[in-house]
Amino acid sequence: MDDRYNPRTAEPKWQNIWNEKKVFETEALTTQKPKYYVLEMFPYPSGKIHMGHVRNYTMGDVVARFKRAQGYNVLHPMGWDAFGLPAENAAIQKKIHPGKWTYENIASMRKQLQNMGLSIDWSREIATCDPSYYQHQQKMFIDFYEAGLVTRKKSKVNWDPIDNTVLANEQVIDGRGWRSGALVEQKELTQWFFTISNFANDLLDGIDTLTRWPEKVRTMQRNWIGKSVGALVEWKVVIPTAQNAVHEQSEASNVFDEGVWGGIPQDIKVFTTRPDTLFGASFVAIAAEHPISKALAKNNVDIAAFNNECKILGTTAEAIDTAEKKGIDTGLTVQHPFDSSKKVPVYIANFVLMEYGTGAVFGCPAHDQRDLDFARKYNLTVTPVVLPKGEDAENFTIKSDAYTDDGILYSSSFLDGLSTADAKLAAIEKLEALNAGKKHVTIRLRDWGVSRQRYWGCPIPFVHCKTCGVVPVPAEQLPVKLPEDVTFEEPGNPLDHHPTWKHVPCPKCAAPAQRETDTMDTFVDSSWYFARFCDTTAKTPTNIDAVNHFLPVDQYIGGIEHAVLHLLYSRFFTRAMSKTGHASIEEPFAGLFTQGMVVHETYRTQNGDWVSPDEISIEIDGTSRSAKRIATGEKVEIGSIEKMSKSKKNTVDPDEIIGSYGADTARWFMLSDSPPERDVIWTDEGAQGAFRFVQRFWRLMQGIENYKPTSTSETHNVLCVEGFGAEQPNYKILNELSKTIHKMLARVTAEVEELRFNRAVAAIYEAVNSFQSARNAMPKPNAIEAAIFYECAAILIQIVSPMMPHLAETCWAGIGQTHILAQSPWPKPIAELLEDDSIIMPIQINGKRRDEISVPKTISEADLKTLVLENAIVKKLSQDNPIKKLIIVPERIINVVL
Ligand code: ANZ
Ligand code: ZN
Repeated sequence: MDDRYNPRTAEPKWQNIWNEKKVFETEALTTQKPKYYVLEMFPYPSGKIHMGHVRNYTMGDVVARFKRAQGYNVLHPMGWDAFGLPAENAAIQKKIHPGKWTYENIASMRKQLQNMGLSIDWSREIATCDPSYYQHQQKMFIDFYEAGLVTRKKSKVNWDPIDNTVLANEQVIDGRGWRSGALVEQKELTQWFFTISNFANDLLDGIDTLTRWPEKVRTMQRNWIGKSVGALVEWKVVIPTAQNAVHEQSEASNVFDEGVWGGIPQDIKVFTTRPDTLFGASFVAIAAEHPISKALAKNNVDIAAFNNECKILGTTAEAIDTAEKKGIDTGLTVQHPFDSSKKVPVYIANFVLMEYGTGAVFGCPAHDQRDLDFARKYNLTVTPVVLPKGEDAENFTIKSDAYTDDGILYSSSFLDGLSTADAKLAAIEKLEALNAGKKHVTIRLRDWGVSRQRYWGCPIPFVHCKTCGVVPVPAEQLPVKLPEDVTFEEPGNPLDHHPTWKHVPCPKCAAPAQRETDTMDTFVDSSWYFARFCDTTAKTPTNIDAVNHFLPVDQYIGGIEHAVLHLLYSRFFTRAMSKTGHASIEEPFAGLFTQGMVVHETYRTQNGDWVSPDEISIEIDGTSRSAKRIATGEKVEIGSIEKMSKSKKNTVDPDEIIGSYGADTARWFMLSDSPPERDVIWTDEGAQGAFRFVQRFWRLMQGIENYKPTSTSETHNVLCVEGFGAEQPNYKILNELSKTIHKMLARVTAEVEELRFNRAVAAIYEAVNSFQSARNAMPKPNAIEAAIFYECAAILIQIVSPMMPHLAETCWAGIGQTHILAQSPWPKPIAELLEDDSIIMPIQINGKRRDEISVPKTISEADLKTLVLENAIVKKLSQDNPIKKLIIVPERIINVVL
């Protein structure tokens, strides 16, 4: 007999057996079993898996194994999100074809995942870069186009003027092209779009049905879609005269010559969610890219310079939020829609986005922080019009904080006395009556631009013909395959400068025409892979029966970084697929879980260089820890705990962990320390602790095979072994053990069901401790006692099996079981064993509850009476009034009548 469990031999052995027996292949649709679809977000084949993958895939695997044992037909597939820029960068840097690089990475990562012992149906593996996958995506793209779900329109791209190419956002570094170093320009190009904005309301409403999603993610999706209810308000531009045209900071006089005036419209439309605050308006601000700003810039160098400055800042919401709020007075004034005598200045401001609403706002400094900061900076008036509850109008003032909550309107003419909500309605009604505005809903969500001018992506299956226009590639000519012979020496899109690829006859008129050379955003690839997994052999994009059977995914698991785009695009795509006959569901993911990150300590030398964990050794002296570099002996500073990243060198290689401790140890540790939604700190001590537990568990199971009962009865616990009762000397120990094990079984079942893996692990530790104590107390059990031990051992092995499947199979076979554990049903706890032995009984004295006592359930009435009479409170109260009656309702209540 070995005295140690050796994962290095056990793990591959079981992986081979599972594989040969096809244990994890999903059964056909005709199976009687209910389905369960568990999916982890598929990886990008970067070359190696990292610890984040280990955590993610372990969690999914526990669910898959657990559900399989519970009798579900589990679909647990794996694939590769295999298109994307890194493969092209590798092609440039390492002179290796993106396809070769990708498939080599897939091969090594597949091996790594297999070494983890994941219960995946590998027969369904897909790679999105494979024509067998993307041909279907092309077909759907054409179907979407024909259904009006895809359009073409002009949009801005990052343009590198030296390389003459479009750049992805990641290729713009500090405003410059990554390769040429040129200042990047914005250029308008005709691009392909999915019309996701038409689905905004539907996607919004759908969020309410996603009750098994984290609230945080639902909120993020709602915010991203960004539905705002408010009003459009028109502010009439005051025709400038010599007097009122002159504002301090601008050279307004020459702005309003005939030519420029022609470019200025008669009014400025703003979008607001707070029409109730209109009487507090003190300025109107427009975006630098607003047509008025552009017109004014032609004749005013200051305005032109300011507009340029805004352009460099960029127009992303983040850039604008963090930048200092700045503006420039245009010299224009506009007239208040409710009071023509009131006029406010028009500024161009860097915080107004051209892409949102109308590209213009009115500012109400008292009730908007941004407006207040702006007003203080440019000395604009601050007029509060919303009174907070409990304040009085005389004394209420705004200092450095705007009051943004609801209240009662004042200083607001016909709105005075109304609540914020009522004032909004009243203001809109008035605007409509005056023809100065109307109710308006703005949605932040934009159409999804999918054109990428790159090689390593799914070709957009269209041809441009001079006569026929944009023509879809006929279905029988799909896939439009990427050419193999491409070069990356020249800048720009290799598909575009390939000598022959794009030259094809028009599918309609046969005249010489050109293929579309844009490829699709890789988010498209990941927007439907979960549907393809339902049947990877289908000749059509999806097998609709399989899709309707398996979808929605019951449990989707992945990182919070995909909380917005990937999930939103997948939700849109599923709807679009249903509109074009490729599915008939709306929501792809019924349950979503977002796991925390894997974090690790950081280490730095005196020079500030990062040092990786395997280069150092840690010394512990009492409570203080110090580190030094193994190779040089130099002292290394122990830094903060951070997300594992290559740049800080605080990564741990899963291969090394699995190589030295085995996959089960890695899996166990990943699950044990932290709640799964929180970050987990990877420490070597923790991994060693997990490894010791693996060994201890294995040792505990040694010899149990000799306890195997010969009778055919399935379970042998204290309740059902005949002739084994309280009179037996070891009854108490075994009774307690049986109860503990069954309670833990119930607990682990409930915790895994709710994905609270760390709590399941804690319950297993407790159960193992109890088992060990009982075994120590009873080294030589008789046959009946042994049978009880055996049952407890079997349950323990089964409940660790989703987490540590190799160890569990080894022990399972070790105790003489002949079936594969991964195919065995989940054990069921025995209800009687879950019950507590003692109960709490309240003591009522003259109808009033005075105390309670804990008594054995089986206590006799006589014993109970004695206990009650000895109770301190009963004694005290009955000192002067003797007890008249003692009524006992068994297992319920004790009534004392004085
Ligand atoms: C006046 C006002 C008064 C506003 C007040 C707020 C508070 P959400 O909720 O995100 O839709 N806004 C409108 N268009 C804008 C643009 N293109 N760029 C920057 N800001 C813009 O925000 C709507 C509010 O954001 C609008 O309501 C407007 O400011 C501003 F006490 O109008 B508000
Ligand atoms: Zn044609």
